[in-house]
Amino acid sequence: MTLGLAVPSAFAGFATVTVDGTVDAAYGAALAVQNANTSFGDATSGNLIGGGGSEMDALYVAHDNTNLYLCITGNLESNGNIHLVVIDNFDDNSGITGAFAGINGADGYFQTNGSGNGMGGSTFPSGMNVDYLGAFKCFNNPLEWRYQTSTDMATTTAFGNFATGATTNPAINSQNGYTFALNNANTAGVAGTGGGFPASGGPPGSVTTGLELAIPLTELGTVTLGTTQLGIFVAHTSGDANFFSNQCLPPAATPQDHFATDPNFTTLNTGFVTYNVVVPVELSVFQAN
Ligand SMILES: [Ca+2]
Ligand SMILES: [Ca+2]
Ligand SMILES: [Ca+2]
Repeated sequence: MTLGLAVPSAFAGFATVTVDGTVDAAYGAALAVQNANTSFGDATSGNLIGGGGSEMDALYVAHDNTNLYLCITGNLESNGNIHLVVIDNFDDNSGITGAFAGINGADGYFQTNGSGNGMGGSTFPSGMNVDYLGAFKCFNNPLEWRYQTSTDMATTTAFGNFATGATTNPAINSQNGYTFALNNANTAGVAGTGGGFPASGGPPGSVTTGLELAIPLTELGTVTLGTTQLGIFVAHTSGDANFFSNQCLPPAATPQDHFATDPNFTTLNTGFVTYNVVVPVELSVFQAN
């Protein structure tokens, strides 16, 4: 057999990610695990809709030649609260470091207080030069998605509501090259903060379901497979992105109550995870039969 430019199907069988709201083996180990109970409610029903809380238990990252995959295990409450994704392409130094003045427009999630509430005014984790923001939320019954992104840290786009049709786990939908999947079956993971701030309850590293995203690599600037490194940080906010829960990944150095408005993640000493966008090793294997 002669290898052509296309990847033979025999070699396409490397571990793959299925965007379905459940962690796949292809992710390997979590890159960050929660250390704090959730200040935005502990989901207790296991239902997709109306589960009663949001939490970020652990962060898993993978990729293929097309997409970056994130699985944020835990729960995303169907009340419009937001999982906020912050990404630094290390090859691109034109992003924003430190205090974020905000980006006006769209749904306002990235705006600064005074020109609409949003996460503008917060300070990114030390060492990040941020090139991408994504805010992802859901609500209504059947479930609807809504999301806003900035791919240049200067302009922003929102995409309105789009229906999933889903009333039970999981909701899986695609739009604009993205795929979104939510499975809110988790009733373990971290507990609520009524039990104090340090993580208690089921081990957060054992949760296998949550919000899973396929983000096109083209959204992240120039990504060179085998070379590019990404810095990734996620946080959870109110529906206008103005008020932060006490959870992010990687977590703050010290578990505490809500980060509230305009948090300084440098002072909170969260750090960020580093992900190497290496070519899946199987793609470099040559076999002639
Ligand atoms: Ca999956
Ligand atoms: Ca950058
Ligand atoms: Ca929990």
